Amino acid sequence: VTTLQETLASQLPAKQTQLATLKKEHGSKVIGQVTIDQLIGGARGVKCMLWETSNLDPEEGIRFRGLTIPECQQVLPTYSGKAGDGEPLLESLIWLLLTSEVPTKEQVDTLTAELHQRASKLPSHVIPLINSLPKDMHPMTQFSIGLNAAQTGSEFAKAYANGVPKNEYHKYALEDILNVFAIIPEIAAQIYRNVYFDGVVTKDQSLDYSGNFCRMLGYDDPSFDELMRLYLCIHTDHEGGNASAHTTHLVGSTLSDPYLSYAAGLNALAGPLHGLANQEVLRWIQALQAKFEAEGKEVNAETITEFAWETLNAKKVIPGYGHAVLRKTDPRYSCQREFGLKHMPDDPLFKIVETIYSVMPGILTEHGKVANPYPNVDSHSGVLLWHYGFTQYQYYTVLFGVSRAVGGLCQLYWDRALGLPLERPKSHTPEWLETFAKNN
Ligand code: NMX
Ligand code: MLT
Repeated sequence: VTTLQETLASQLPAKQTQLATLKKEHGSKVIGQVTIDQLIGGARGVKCMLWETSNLDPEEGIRFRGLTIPECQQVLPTYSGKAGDGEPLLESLIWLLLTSEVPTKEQVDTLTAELHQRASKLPSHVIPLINSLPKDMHPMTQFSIGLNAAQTGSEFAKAYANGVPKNEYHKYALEDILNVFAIIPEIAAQIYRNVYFDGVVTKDQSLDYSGNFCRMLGYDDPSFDELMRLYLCIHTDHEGGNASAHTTHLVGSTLSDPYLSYAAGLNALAGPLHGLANQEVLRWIQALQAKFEAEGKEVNAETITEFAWETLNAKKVIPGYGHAVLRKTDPRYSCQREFGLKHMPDDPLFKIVETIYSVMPGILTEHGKVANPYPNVDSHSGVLLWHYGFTQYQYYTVLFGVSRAVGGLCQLYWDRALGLPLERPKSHTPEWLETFAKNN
């Protein structure tokens, strides 16, 4: 079996040549321009990042190394071993994103074993540190603290301090990246078990990455394992410009090690306009249910519409709707909906989400402000978790964070392997812009 490390080593020279040739032969070609609107407006649509692992089309949604989500579900190895029979294993997504190759089940199994073995690299002070944190500290804050604390294990930081030459950075980056993948389920599970239960984390390394993570969280249900596989796969990557991936890439460009880089990415993910939206969706639905229960009314298309307008008129956002790039229903929403239709079509909360979906695009279109009135990934994820009794919605973004490590850090491997430089865009003062505008 060809290992992940051997596969990457064999790809490296050609990838380096590809980039060098692009720079040499086409380096001066113009691929876009930047307007004052874009400069003020969060750089929407500005083409200024290289991203290997995935690409986002506004209409079609995400492709992981060229594959759509349904294509990944067809070709990537699953727990049963047969592609197409169940959800892809997260390990197969890691392999695909790192190497751009669809792995065999054997290759995936070697990666599962390697990650289980690397789980022992969690430094011994991390769990006691997490255990000492206040239970009412947000789980994302705890997650970020846990990963930062684990940075003492960074091989990259040690190698840098020992003066390793820059053409070898990627080897140490890869060590750290695989170690981060291996240790974060335990950090995440410890937080969950501490905040909501008895603090006991039980592993089962006879399972895959996601299955073992479910046991550590305290869930033992094959159907929930499948949901977790789907969940972890679809949240991995969303091209480079999203705030968590971009932050990881930016911080990594300073040669901060992968632990510190992704901990920074987690802090970006913790914002309500980004990953925290998945908890906000549940909060919104609960507030809606509480209001109409108190008024003795049913939750239906009419009352949802009333509540949506109240939210909009109070100048708040409808969580789980809209997107900076997408202009259609997020395929990550659609595949979760498919999962719901298959596993829980009669679940009351699933039905509410269906009803919200039937009215919200019309409401947001009538509101007239949003560029995209359709649901994103966060609109659906919590409801599926809730069905299995995973009702602690303040924790939901941590699951997103376990998954997003994969996209952010697989790209960070290539950032170092391709020798990408410090990221440092140019800013301008309002006065400079006014002067420029007057003269142009
Ligand atoms: N509800 C109400 N208003 C909205 C919504 C929404 N769901 N989405 C956008 N708008 C508003 C937005 O606040 C802005 O208002 P203003 O001009 O007053 O500043 C206006 O519509 C235009 O914004 P867009 O260009 O449509 O969206 P933008 O690219 O700026 O932001 C999001 C994208 C995702 C931040 C935005 O749609 C949003 O706040 N959605 C709700 C939060 C959410 O679901 N975030 C999760 C995104 C996915 N993820 O996991 O990260
Ligand atoms: C993501 O998955 O990062 C979100 O959909 C946000 C984005 O892509 O901008």
